[in-house]
Amino acid sequence: MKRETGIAEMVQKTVDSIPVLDIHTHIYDTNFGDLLLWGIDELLTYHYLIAEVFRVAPMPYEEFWNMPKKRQADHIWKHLFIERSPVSEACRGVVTCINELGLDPSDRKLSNIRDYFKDMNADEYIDIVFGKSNVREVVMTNNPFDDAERAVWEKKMKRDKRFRAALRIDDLLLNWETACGKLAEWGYDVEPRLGDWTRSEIRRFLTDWIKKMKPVYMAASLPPTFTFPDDSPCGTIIDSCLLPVGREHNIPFAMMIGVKKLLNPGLRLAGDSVGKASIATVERLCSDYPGNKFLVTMLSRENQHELCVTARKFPNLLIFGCWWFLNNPSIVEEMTRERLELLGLSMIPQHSDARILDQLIYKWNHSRKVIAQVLIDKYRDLQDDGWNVTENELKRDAGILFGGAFESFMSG
Ligand code: FIX
Ligand code: ZN
Repeated sequence: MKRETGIAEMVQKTVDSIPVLDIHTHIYDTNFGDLLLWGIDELLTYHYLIAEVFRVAPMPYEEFWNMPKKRQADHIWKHLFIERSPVSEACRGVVTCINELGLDPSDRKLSNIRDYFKDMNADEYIDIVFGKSNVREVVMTNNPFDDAERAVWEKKMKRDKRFRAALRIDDLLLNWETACGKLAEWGYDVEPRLGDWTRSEIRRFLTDWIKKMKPVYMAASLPPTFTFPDDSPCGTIIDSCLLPVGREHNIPFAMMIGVKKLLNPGLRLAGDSVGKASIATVERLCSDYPGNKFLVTMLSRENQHELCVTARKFPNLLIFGCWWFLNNPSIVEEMTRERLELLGLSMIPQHSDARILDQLIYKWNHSRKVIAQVLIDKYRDLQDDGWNVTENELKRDAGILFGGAFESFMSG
C-alpha cells in the first residue's frame, strides 16, 4: 500500500498542538505562596538531581542540607553539568528548560540563567510555563495533614481554574495513629480503635475536604507491600470510609503503588526507592468495588504489563503515567507501546509529577516526542493496511490521550 507521506510531521505537529491536562503534579497556584517552587535554583535542587550529585561528589549528607539553596545549586551545576555532560533525564530536563526559555545553554554560565529570573514574578512565570509546555490544567497534590497547606485552605481564596485539586491521604491510610490525633484536634470525634462511630467521623472528614477542595480524585502513594483486603487501619479505612465516600461523590481513588519510602534517609525526599507490588491488590479492589473508579499508576517496571492486562478486565480502572523512575524516554516508549497495543486510547500515557513549575516545560517536551513517535509507528502500521488516519482523527486521538480519556472517566 502506498504510504501517505508526511504522517510523521503531521503527528508530531498535532501532538505538540494539543493542550494537556496534567493529572498529577506537586505544583501550586499562587494562593499557596512559597509552596509553589520555580526558577533555576529550585530546578537544579530537584531531588532527582540531589540523588545523582551524591553519586559523583559524596559528602556528609547534613553538610549538603546545611548549604543555602544557591550553594546546593552551584554544587549540582558544577558536578553534573560542567564536570560531566548532563546526559541523565533529570539533567537533560534542565537543559531543555533553559533552551525553551530562550536562554543560551552553550555559555554554561549559571549567573546568566539566574539573571533571567531576577525580575520575574510567579503569576507571570506560570503563564510563561503553561504557554511553553502547552498545558491547559494541572492537578495539584493537596495534603490536609500538611500544616502550611491546610492554613491556605482555611482562608477564603479565589482559585486559579488551571489548578485542580487532589485530596492526598497517605497520612490517613498509612499513619492512622498520628492522623487520629490530628482529626481529634480538628474536632472529629475519633479514637484509635476504628469502631463504627470513628469510621463515620472519618467519612465526615473526607466529605468536609471534598467540599472545601472539590478534588478530582482522592490519592495515596502506597508501598510495594500494600495488600487488600487487609484488617490494618489502611485496609479498614479504604473499605469503610474512602470507597463509600468516593462512590457517593463519584470521585476516583488514585493509587500510586510501589514506593519504598526513605530507603536512604540521608537523602530525604531523594531517598525513596521502588519495589514490585502485587497486582492482586488492584484486581481485588477493581473487582470487589465495581461502583468505585480507580486510577492506578505503579512504580515498578515489572508491574507494567500485568497492570495493562488488569485494565483490560475492569472498565472502572484507568491507568496513568510513567511515574518517577519510569519517566525516562527508554521506558516511556516501552510503556506507551504496550499500553496502546493492549488498551488502545483508553489510558493516560503520561503525567509530569512536576515539583517545580519549570519542569512542565521539559517533562511535556520530552514525553510528547516519545508518545508522538509511538503514534507515528502505529498509524504507519494502519496505513500499511490501507487505513489512512486523517488530521481530524489524529487531533481527536491526541485529545483523548492528553486529557480526554481522564475527563470521560471522571464524568462516566
Ligand atoms: O508520591 C508521590 O506523589 C511521588 O510522586 C513523590 O513523592 C515523588 O517525590 C516524586 O515527586 C516523584 O516524581
Ligand atoms: Zn507525585
